[in-house]
Amino acid sequence: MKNLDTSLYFITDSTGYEEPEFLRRVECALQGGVTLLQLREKNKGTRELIDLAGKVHALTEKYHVPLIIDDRVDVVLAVGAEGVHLGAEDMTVAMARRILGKDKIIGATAKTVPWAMDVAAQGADYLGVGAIYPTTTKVKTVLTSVETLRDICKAVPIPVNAIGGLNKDNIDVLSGVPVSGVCAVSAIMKADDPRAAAAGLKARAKELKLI
Ligand code: TZP
Ligand code: MG
Repeated sequence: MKNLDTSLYFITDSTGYEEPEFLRRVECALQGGVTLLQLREKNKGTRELIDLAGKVHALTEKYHVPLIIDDRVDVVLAVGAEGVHLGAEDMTVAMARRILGKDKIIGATAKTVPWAMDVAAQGADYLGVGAIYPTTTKVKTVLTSVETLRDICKAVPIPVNAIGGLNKDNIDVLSGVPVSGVCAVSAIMKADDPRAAAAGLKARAKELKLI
């Protein structure tokens, strides 16, 4: 298993921000203690995405945080990012593993125990499970119960992160569930102070002994 710290996994969304403000927010979040960062852009052309990924990668490297690219194995290779995140509609984990090799990080979405076991067997390094709460972030998802999340954590030997509508005031719902970390988009991305939001979420997760 890779030495991977998924404890505070920040997933970005540049919607509504000019690039300088987006990059400023990303850097603030990194200063707040993010341990893994995903660039998630659903509406950018390939060239534009590669350009932004290169800029975000320069920031993540400065803070020694691995950069994961949502969906796009080709963009991972183009910018030398550390990994990819794959959902049900993306390339399979096994195919991505063949292309990326053993050292790149491959994350996968899973919403059921059999699905989680399948992607883990294909070589996924971590799982994102949710949505735990309804989310305001644009995503095709359905809710996943905390019970299913717990079952998935017990069923696979890789880190499992909870995702979906999570913030410092509601992550107590995960108390006692053996997650490896929490994922957040809007709780950090849209915060008045993304640095304080990241630090606050991490502190609360530690207080609850989730991480
Ligand atoms: N997958 C399941 S929920 C979600 C994704 C990408 C979005 C989570 O965003 P937020 O803003 O943290 O609810
Ligand atoms: Mg995807």
